[in-house]
Amino acid sequence: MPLLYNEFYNARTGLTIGLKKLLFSKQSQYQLVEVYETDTWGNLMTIDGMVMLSERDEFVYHEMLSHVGLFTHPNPERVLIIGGGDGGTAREVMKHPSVNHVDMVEIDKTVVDASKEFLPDVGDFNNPKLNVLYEDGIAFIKNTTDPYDVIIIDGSDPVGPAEGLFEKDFFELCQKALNDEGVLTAQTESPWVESYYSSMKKVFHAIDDLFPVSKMYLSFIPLYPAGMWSMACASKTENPLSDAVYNRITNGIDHIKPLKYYNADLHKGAFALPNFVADVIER
Ligand code: SPD
Repeated sequence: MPLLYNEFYNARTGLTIGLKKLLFSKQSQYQLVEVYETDTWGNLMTIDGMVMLSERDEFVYHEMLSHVGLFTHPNPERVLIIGGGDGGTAREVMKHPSVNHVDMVEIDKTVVDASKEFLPDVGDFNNPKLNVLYEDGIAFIKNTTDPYDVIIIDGSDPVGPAEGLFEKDFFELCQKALNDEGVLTAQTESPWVESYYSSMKKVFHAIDDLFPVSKMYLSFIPLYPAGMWSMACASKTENPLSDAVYNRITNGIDHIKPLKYYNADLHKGAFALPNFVADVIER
């Protein structure tokens, strides 16, 4: 019987990945962190039995969570990442020449340690722009005094330690921690998985109340439940679909290469939502 990883996201329906071996397993103070060597996806990190990233498809998630917000801001210098312990989001953020400081606030050092050892090409942990803090993201943002240009929420699914990252109170704190032209992006789960709907609604209704511009966008990530993944983009001034943003991408994209997923047309197209997806977050 071959070794298989199964993530059942809908009763008995789920995702199966062929495994070669278990490379790492640790029950931290917060969660069970595991890394497997897979047959076809490179090394794979899971948290509490849910896929976080594989070496082969991580670029989609990290490019889309980072560049959509970074290009929406006119001049992103200071960036805060809540979660993101594998380092992939920070890697993409630090490609932007205007970014000079990134605080990455990860609650669980085990995620960072496992990533450095078993997903060595994902993070760019020696980059001098990066400051890693091992703290609870919600407590951090409550006390932060120096505002950010962009905040990115790269948490896990809304169960366990990441649950609070889907609450309105948390987004209110993020809104206050952003400067006048601030932009926020967040990972917001799969529109095909109904058990996520209440969390998705909470996030999108919260940012709709708190920001002048708030939108959902999509990307396609093979190892996440049902392959279609939603993200949020909220902004204090700039509309991510404005001509100014499109021009900023076309003029700036050569400076942030290599990119395997993101480009100017994809940025625009990602905000086009199928009707059933738009219905999930309609009030
Ligand atoms: N079920 C997948 C949820 C993904 C959340 N974040 C992944 C972390 C990658 N940096």
